[in-house]
Amino acid sequence: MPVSYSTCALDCPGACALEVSVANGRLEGIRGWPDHPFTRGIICSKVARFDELQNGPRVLEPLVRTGAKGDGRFRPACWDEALSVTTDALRLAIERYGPASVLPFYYGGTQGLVQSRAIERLARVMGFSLPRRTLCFANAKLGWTAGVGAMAGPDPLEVLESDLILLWGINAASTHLHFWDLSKGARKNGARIIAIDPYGTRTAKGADQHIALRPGTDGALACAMMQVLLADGLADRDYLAAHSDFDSDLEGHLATRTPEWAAPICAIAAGTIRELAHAYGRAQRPFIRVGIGMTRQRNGPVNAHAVSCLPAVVGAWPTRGAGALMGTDGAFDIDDSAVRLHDDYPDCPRILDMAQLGHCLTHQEVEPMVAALLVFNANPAVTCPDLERVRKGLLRDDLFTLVHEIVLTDTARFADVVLPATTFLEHPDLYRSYGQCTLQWAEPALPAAGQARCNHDTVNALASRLGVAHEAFTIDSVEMAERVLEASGLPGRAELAERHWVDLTPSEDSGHFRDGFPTTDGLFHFYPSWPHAEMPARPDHWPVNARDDAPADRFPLDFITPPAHDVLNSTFTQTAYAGARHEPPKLLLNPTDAAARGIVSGDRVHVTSPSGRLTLEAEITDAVQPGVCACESNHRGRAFPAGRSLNVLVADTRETIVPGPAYHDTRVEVTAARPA
Ligand SMILES: Nc1nc2c(c(=O)[nH]1)N[C@H]1C(S)=C(S)[C@@H](COP(=O)(O)OP(=O)(O)OC[C@H]3O[C@@H](n4cnc5c(=O)[nH]c(N)nc54)[C@H](O)[C@@H]3O)O[C@H]1N2
Ligand SMILES: Nc1nc2c(c(=O)[nH]1)N[C@H]1C(S)=C(S)[C@@H](COP(=O)(O)OP(=O)(O)OC[C@H]3O[C@@H](n4cnc5c(=O)[nH]c(N)nc54)[C@H](O)[C@@H]3O)O[C@H]1N2
Ligand code: SF4
Ligand SMILES: [Mo]
Repeated sequence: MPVSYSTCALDCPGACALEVSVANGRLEGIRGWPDHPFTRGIICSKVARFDELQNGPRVLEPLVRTGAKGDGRFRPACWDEALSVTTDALRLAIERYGPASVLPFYYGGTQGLVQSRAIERLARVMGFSLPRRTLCFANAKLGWTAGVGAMAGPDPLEVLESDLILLWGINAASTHLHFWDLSKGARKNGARIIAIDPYGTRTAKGADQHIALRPGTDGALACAMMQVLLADGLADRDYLAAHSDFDSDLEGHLATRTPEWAAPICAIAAGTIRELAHAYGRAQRPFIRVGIGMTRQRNGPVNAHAVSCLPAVVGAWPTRGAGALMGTDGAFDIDDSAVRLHDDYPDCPRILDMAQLGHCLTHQEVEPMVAALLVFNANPAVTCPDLERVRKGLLRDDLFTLVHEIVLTDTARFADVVLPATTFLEHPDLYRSYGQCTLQWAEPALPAAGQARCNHDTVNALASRLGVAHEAFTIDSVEMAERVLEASGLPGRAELAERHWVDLTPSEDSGHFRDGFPTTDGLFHFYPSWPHAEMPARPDHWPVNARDDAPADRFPLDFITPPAHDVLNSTFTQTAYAGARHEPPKLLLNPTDAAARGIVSGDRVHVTSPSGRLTLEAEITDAVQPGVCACESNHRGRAFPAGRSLNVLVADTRETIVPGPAYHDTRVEVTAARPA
């Protein structure tokens, strides 16, 4: 059976190297590539079942809407007609309201460098609006770079040598399988694994200890740990003096942040905090893997920054097998201007925040109004916050929506035109990663299914119809990859096709910031330069969570929406397997909170937040602590009785000072849904 090399394009830190077997032009199986240094032959169960999507409910031909908006009724069309309908609508929008009235919306469907941002090329040449890319890691980046200076840190493979691993706000067993596997490898060598997460995830269950803090209180926990480390002689004062801006004012401030101060904020016993600090301070090679999940809070960046201070306090940054990591993005110094044309067209008439899509589509102040929406690699009708407003916007009769998709997603059901997209197995691309440090090149393992086209070719076809003369729209994906590699000073495509990947892991000295941090002065910053004066000047608990605002009598419970194990964001939710495992969606409720409301497992319950209301099925479990409830997210709307998905409950970023959505920072009330 022919076997080819590929790379998983899904929005996951693994970016796994894949061994794809094909028989009679059909996908037979996918395994992890055995020799890849990070994949090491392992892949997740989702992608091992990728044939369910590849050979499953695909959009195989262009579709043009026949029913009312959102009905999901279409007729098949040829590419020629679908492109004409689209470019006629774009011309009309431009004529009436100007090019800035067209908004492309592209996000995480594929991580490929050539395909994922292909539409940006057309947007820049045409003068369309661009989306601010806030949907996932805006808070994480702000918080991490505040102290460290860049999304960088030690080689994740070094965790094998650590003796204490803190998995802090990351559900690695589900969301970063390889780091979980490496952590378990370290445990065989004697390491302890501690999970810090409000919810009893697979990771928390598999760890040696689970510290279940209240959501949004990591800043308090980290400060209290720092107080103990400083007071109990576990701080490395030489390191602090030489490599950070730590000073006596800060020491005075932290002296007041005792475990007794943090205990009621975090809902953890002061003794537990003290023990955690001692374990951390006494470890020889403590490694903290910080998740993006813990930053999906109104105070998320401040909390991430506070955690990044810990290795500075104990002087763990320079030690092999120790330090902290939130992402490996900094390893990739890639010039992708050929794909995005941002060097040639640096000015963009307007940037609209993608996490405020509903507002952008519905609010009169947004001028010019968004008259056309071009959706690539994203499913905003599920994944964006403030979903009710997103739906209202997508229902507008005067909005033209194009969706380029693999499957008929919730967003595609609102489209005027749906164009069929290739899967990552059907197009070539270059891949970096946010969890490991190899750059990979993957050629198609399969021919395009039906009439599917890749993003790059679809954008070229739109440009040609619109009469755009720029030569960047005349080359194919392979040539585009070639240009990116050349501009970045990397090996050429032919060499990469042989080698499959290049290892861009930073040197050990650089990964441990031994010669200085990538900050303006080379020091680790305990005092961040935040973009907003309201943000605390020093590591602290910043009490701006939903619970600090929403009336406690009406919305008494914290509500979090961590990703589910068997799906990736909303990808795979259309498969039969995911449907059987995850539908109807469950609201996880602690026995105490359930008893107080007369709710038992299996009951239908209404969940009401200040933003909206949904009906779910209750599952009573100790996995959530009292006062916190959870629903593993991004189900399709059809999984819920009202046809609307989870983010109906989640407010958008207009309610936060920080740039990213607070998916895990919602206050709700839960009531039994009994017939009247
Ligand atoms: N199976 C699977 N894997 C995925 C994804 C998926 O949907 N499914 N999504 C992918 C994507 S796009 C991303 S960005 C990554 C995200 O992966 P992670 O970085 O792991 O982020 P999340 O899963 O959002 O949240 C991680 C954990 O943070 C916890 N948490 C919530 N609030 C807080 C808090 O205030 N403090 C602390 N300490 N913990 C908190 C949640 O309970 C959750 O268990 O995963 C990727 N991998
Ligand atoms: N409540 C809640 N909401 C969340 C989160 C959460 O934890 N809780 N997590 C957030 C996070 S971390 C993220 S990253 C966002 C993700 O938000 P999205 O980027 O909207 O993620 P997906 O739901 O995976 O949608 C990607 C779509 O791209 C399609 N696709 C895949 N490959 C291609 C391709 O090559 N071309 C085209 N045209 N399409 C393709 C897939 O079929 C899929 O429908 O969601 C966020 N939303
Ligand atoms: S989703 Fe993540 S773990 Fe699964 S194959 Fe893709 S990169 Fe690897
Ligand atoms: Mo994400």
